[in-house]
Amino acid sequence: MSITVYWGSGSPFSWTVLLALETKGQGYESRLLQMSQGEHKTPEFLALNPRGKVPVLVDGSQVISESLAILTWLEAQYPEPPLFGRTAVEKAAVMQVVSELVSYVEAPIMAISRTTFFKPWDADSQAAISESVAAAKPELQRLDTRLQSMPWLAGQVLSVADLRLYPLLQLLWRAIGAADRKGGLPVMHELDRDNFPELDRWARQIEALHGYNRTYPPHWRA
Ligand SMILES: N[C@@H](CCC(=O)N[C@@H](CS)C(=O)NCC(=O)O)C(=O)O
Repeated sequence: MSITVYWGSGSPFSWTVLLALETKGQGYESRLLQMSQGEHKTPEFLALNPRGKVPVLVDGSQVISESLAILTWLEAQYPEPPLFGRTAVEKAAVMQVVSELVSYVEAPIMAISRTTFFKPWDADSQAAISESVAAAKPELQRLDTRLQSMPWLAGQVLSVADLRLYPLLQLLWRAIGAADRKGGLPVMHELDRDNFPELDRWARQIEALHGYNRTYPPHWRA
């Protein structure tokens, strides 16, 4: 069957799916949508995902949206190498971290990036960002501590937990740079990559993965 992925440059949920496809060594047709041109809101794309959100994966006759559902599909169809763990203990560890990311980490990081990139750089935005920094910081500290005793977030091998977190952190670190160019908000630097040595080591492992360069958001290279 042939796989087609519809994705957006810089979309962390899309990036996770691309990383999973590269890790599993699955060839795929890449459909990069220009979200600034509204290509994710065309009738053709809305027929695939009525919410008009990326990523969407088409595999033969299956059309799947929501990145976690896509990852679940890929794991079932292309089991090697496993990204959700092999044993019951490993599977539970992976899902625990994924659940923690979805429940506690994603919201403050997405709020920081959306506010920085898309809202006016005023006192209200800066107050909202400061609140999200306060929420994100202990979470990043917890993850950094976890990585002191294991190479990957769910243990000894790469998993969807790693592929889920990495794009979010890249987005966060990019938002800090963008905020600096708007005048800056010093509290954001509490989340700098340098402040989390284990997350930095772990991020470098992801950046060394085969196929990583093909997944890097093209508009970030400009
Ligand atoms: N829960 C979804 C989130 C997908 C999502 O929010 N995608 C964003 C890009 S990061 C999007 O397509 N936004 C466009 C819009 O909402 O109009 C997933 O995990 O796939």
